[in-house]
Amino acid sequence: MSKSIFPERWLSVVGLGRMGREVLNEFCSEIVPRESEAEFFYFDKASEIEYARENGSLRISNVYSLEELDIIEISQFKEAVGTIFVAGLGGFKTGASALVNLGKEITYYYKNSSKIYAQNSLALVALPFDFEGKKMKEKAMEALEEVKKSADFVIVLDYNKIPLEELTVREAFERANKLTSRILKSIILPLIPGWQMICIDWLDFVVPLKCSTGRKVCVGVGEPEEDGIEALESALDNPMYDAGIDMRKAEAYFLSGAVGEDIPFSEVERVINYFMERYASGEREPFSIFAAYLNNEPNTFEWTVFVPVEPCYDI
Ligand SMILES: Nc1nc2c(ncn2[C@@H]2O[C@H](COP(=O)(O)OP(=O)(O)OP(=O)(O)O)[C@@H](O)[C@H]2O)c(=O)[nH]1
Ligand SMILES: [Mg+2]
Repeated sequence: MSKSIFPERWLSVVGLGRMGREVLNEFCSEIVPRESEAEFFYFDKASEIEYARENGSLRISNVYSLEELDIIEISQFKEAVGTIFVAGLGGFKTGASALVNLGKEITYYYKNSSKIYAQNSLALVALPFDFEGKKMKEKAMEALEEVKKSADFVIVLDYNKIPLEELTVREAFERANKLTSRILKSIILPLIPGWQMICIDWLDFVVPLKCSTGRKVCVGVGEPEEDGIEALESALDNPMYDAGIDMRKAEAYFLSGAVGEDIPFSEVERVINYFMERYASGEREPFSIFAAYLNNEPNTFEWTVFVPVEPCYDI
C-alpha cells in the first residue's frame, strides 16, 4: 500500500533520547519497519548516536543528531497523518526537552494545516523507576507539565508499576522496553495489512480519546491469557499510571487485542459482545472502538485498553 494513496494510514514515530531509541529498537527488531506503514525516527546527541552505531544495535532507519534538528526539513512529519513521540521524562536534556520543542512545532503545524485528513500528535512518555533517584522523578514531573502543552494527547507510563521482583537494573529496563513497545504495537499494528484482524484507522484511535491539546490518556495492559475475557479484565485491572480513575467507568475506550493466530474469529467476537454488554449497556454508552492484530504467541489473547483521563463532553 502506498503512502501517497493512503496518507491517513501513515504515521511517523519519533524516538527521542535513550528511552526513545531503546523502545523503537525493540519494536523494529520484531517488526520490519517498512511493512509497518510507519516511518521511524531517532533523535539524540551525536555522541549517543555514535555509541549506538558502534555497538551495532541501531535498527531505526532515520537517525538525526539534535544539532541537525534545527536545519533539517521535517517534511515527513508534516505529510504524515500523525506523529507519535516516544521519550523518557527523566532525561536532563535530550528526551523530554527535545520532545517539548519538536512537539510544539509539529502540533502547531497540524492544527493549522489544510490537509483533507486530520493530523494529530501523541506523546508516549515514561516516569522513571524509583531506583533512578528522587531528582530524576522531580525533573520528570516538571517535564510532564511541559509535554502536556506540546502534544494533542499524552500517554503516561509509570515504570514503577512494572513488577521488579529480583530483576537487575538492566533487566528492569529491558522489561520497560518490551512493555512500551507492546503499547506502541497495540496502536500501530491494527493499521497494518497482514497483521490486522479488525482494522482501524489512525482516526479511530484518536477520536475516542481526544478533544483538546494536552489530553491525558490512561493505558491498561493485560496478561496473556487463553481466555479472551479474562485477558480483557486483567487489562482493566492493570493501569500503567495512577490517574485516579476507574478504567471500568470510562466514557470512551480504545481496546486493542493481540490475538494468537490459531484463535477463531468467533472468540474475538465473544469478547467484544461481552464488553459491550457489560460496560456499554443500559445508561452508560461509552464510545468504544475495537482493534485486533495477529500475535506470534499461539492460543493467547493480550488486551491493551486506552481510556481518557479527564471527562470530555464533545465527542
Ligand atoms: N525504556 C527505557 N527507558 C530508559 C532507558 N534508559 C533510560 N530510560 C528512561 O529515560 C529517562 C532518561 O534517560 P536518559 O538517557 O538519562 O535521558 P535522555 O532522554 O537521553 O536525555 P539526556 O539526559 O540528555 O541524556 C529516564 O526517565 C529513564 O527512566 C532504557 O534503556 N529503556
Ligand atoms: Mg541520553
